Parts: sequence; C-alpha cells; structure tokens
Amino acid sequence: MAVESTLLIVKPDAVRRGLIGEVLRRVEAKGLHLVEMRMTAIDRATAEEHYAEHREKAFFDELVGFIGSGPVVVARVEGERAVPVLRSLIGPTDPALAPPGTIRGDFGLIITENLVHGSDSTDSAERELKLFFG
Ligand code: 3AN
Repeated sequence: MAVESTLLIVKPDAVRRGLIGEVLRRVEAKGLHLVEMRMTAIDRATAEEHYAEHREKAFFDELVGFIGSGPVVVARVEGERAVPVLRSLIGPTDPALAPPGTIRGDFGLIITENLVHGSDSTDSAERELKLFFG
C-alpha cells in the first residue's frame, strides 16, 4: 500500500460552468477520498507561490490571472497512489489533446482553461497542500 495525499483544485472555469459536482463525483467514483475541502478565492501572492515553477514562462501572468478570476474549490484528496491516479483522471495539460474519458478530454478545449489542477508529484503535493491547508 502506498497511501498518498494530493491537492485538487477545481478551477474558476469549471466552477463557472457548474462542473464542481461532476469533478468531485469522478474523484469519489474512482475510490479516492475527499478528506478536507473548501471553496475559496486564490489571491495573487498565493497563486504566484503555487505556480512558482512557471514564473519564467510566457503564460505565467495569464495563468496567475486566470486562477484568481473567480472562486475555486480546493481539496485534499487521499488514497492509494492518489498523486498519479488523480493525474490520470484529469488527463494531459492541453484539453484539446486530452483523451475522452478524462476530465479535460470530456469538458475542456482551451489550455489555460483546463478545469482542474492535480499535484504532479508527492513533493509538489506536500508543498501545495501546505500552501492551502497549512
Ligand atoms: P498541469 O496542470 O497539467 O500539471 P503544468 O503544471 O505544466 O500542467 O502547467 C500548469 C498550468 O499552466 C496548466 N494547468 C495550464 O493551465 C497552464 N499552461 C501550461 N502550459 C501552457 C501553455 N502552453 N499556454 C498557456 N497555459 C499553459
């Protein structure tokens, strides 16, 4: 057994489109557990820290602006291999290329508006969970 914790963010586009329930349903249906969760607004400083690894990228401002553009749901997700399992439910970064059956593949089209975030490693998960849940 390798029980892991990871950070899920239901991003502003998914919240605006009424997809909170659909995203959480898929996470729960897979067998992962929502052990801590809240609806919140991400301020600029938190967004910049969360996306620190992308600071030098051309899309950084757009990314930080977008994640702060409306309410989000942040959740601590726990379960066997939760980090890679959540990533596989979400699908590849570019929704246009994400296969049907994944959250991005079923609901997304534009790369910035890719509906959800899931930590990409156990190290990132630890850092990101600390940022949102202390
Ligand atoms: P993922 O969310 O799949 O882990 P990352 O960590 O590579 O993807 O990128 C973080 C976020 O940055 C993505 N969720 C997406 O919103 C945005 N992003 C990534 N690549 C691009 C790009 N080429 N143009 C615009 N936004 C991007």
